Amino acid sequence: MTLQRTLGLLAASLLASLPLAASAAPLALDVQGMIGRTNDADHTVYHLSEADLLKLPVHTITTSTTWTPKSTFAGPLLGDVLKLVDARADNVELRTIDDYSYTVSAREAEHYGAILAYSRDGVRLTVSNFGPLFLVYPRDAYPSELSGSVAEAKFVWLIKALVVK
Ligand SMILES: Nc1nc2c(c(=O)[nH]1)N[C@H]1C(S)=C(S)[C@@H](COP(=O)(O)O)O[C@H]1N2
Ligand SMILES: [Mo]
Repeated sequence: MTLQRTLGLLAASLLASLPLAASAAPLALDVQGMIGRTNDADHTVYHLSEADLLKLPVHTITTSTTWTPKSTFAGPLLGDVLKLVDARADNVELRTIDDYSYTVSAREAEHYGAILAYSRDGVRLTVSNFGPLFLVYPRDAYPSELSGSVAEAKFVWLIKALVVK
C-alpha cells in the first residue's frame, strides 16, 4: 500500500468516527416500574428503540430554556410514551447517562404537554447537546410556573430510562 493511500484510509476512518463520537449514546429509552406492558424476556422493561420513538406522534415546543435560546424542540409527548407502556402510577423517575435522577409528575407533564425531545430546530440532540432525550416544558408559555430553580430541575437531559412508581 502506498503511503498516500494509507494516509487517505487513516483520514477516512478518523472522519467516519467523528459523528459516532458526537452521538455515542443511541436514541433509545427503557421504561420500567409500574407498567402494564413490557417487551423484554423478563417482562420487566419496555425498551423503545430509535424506530419506536420516531414512530410516536411528533409534538413541538417552541421556547427558550435556561440553557438554550428560543428554538423548536420536537419529540413524543412524555404522556404518549407512558400510554404506550400502560403506566400505572403518577411518579416518573427520569434516569440519565450522567446519573442524575429526578422524579416528575405524569399528570403535570401531561398538563403542560411536556415532550421527550430528540431534536432542536431540526437537528438531532447528541449527548454533548442535551440528547439523546431532553424533557422539555413550554417555559415561555408559562414563565412564572416554569422558571426558577424548582422548575429548572424538571428540564432533564441525557435521559436513558424512566421508572414509573
Ligand atoms: N442530565 C441532567 N439533567 C439535569 C441536571 C443534571 O445534572 N443532569 N441537573 C438538573 C438541575 S437540578 C437543574 S437546576 C438544572 C440546571 O442544571 P445546571 O445548574 O447544571 O445548569 O438542570 C437539571 N437537569
Ligand atoms: Mo437544581
